[in-house]
Amino acid sequence: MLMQDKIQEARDAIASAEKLLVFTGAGISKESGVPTFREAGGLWEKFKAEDFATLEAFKRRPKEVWEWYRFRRNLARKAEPNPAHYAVAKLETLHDDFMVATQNIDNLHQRAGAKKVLELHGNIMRSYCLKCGHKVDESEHKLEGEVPTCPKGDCGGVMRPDVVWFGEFLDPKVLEQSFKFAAECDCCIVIGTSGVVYPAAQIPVLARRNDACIIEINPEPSALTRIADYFLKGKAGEIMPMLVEENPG
Ligand code: BV8
Ligand code: ZN
Repeated sequence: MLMQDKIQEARDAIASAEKLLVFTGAGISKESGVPTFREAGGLWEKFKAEDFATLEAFKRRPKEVWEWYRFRRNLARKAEPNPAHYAVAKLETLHDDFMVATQNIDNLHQRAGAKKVLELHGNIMRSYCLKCGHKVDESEHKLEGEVPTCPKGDCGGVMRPDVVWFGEFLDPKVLEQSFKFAAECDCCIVIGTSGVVYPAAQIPVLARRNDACIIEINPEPSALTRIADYFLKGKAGEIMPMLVEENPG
């Protein structure tokens, strides 16, 4: 089937979806200048996950881990949503029953105007206190110090980035909401993920089990391509706008 025929069929499947789920990974933010994890030149090439994205690493080297997250937070802050993020936000306005489940922590879906966003792995703009749990959104309150401490009263606990590290559980409410939505949706768009991180990667599999139409956008095949009805090979920023019907039929 020709690419434009696949695009047309995928666009029709999206336009007619009753319950539409969008599952995203780092690839949707690549064209915004935010590096992915597992590609050549990706984040894990220079920084090993176990050295920076685990609680043990944080306890061992809090200063370096904070440096790394502040570096990534600045990248995310300076980045702009790209046409793929805006296309996803547009889909939300065209579908009452809609959800974005993102593995990304860069806040770009929200900055593009998406409201119904489940942050599976947290959000790099937020931090919380290891001692009392007090949460701080750093777009409102900047935390000072190489290893910031809790600003609440005289708590003085150590603050950490509000992201899910390897070996940590995802927020059970967020996970349950995304699994439930996936099990009931009739169309799931999978954008820019290698599909290797669990339990997040289970989400499109649950949609598939419910006979949802799976549409994947990625320049390369992923671990999820085997379950895709449509594999649209290419960049999210180029393909996603073609899939959003301006005025549904
Ligand atoms: C947990 C936040 C329970 C932090 C992240 C062995 C087997 C199976 C599982 C495991 C295992 N060993 C350990 C595990 C569990 C582990 C896991 O899945 N590991 C994997 C790597 C094997 N999972 C966990 O630890 C999870 N917790 O299991 O808890 C538990 C509890 C206690 C003890 C044991 C178990 C927690 C996982 C969450 C980790 N946190 N991020 C941070 O960001 O610093 S994960 C990290 O990977 C990011 O969130 C990222 O989003 C996520 C997934 O990566 P992708 O988004 O897919 O990005 P990637 O670079 O891989 O791929 C990019 C894709 O984009 C590519 O396909 C590329 O082709 C494509 N692309 C490129 N350009 C474009 C594009 N696409 C479109 N357009 C473009 N222009
Ligand atoms: Zn505290």
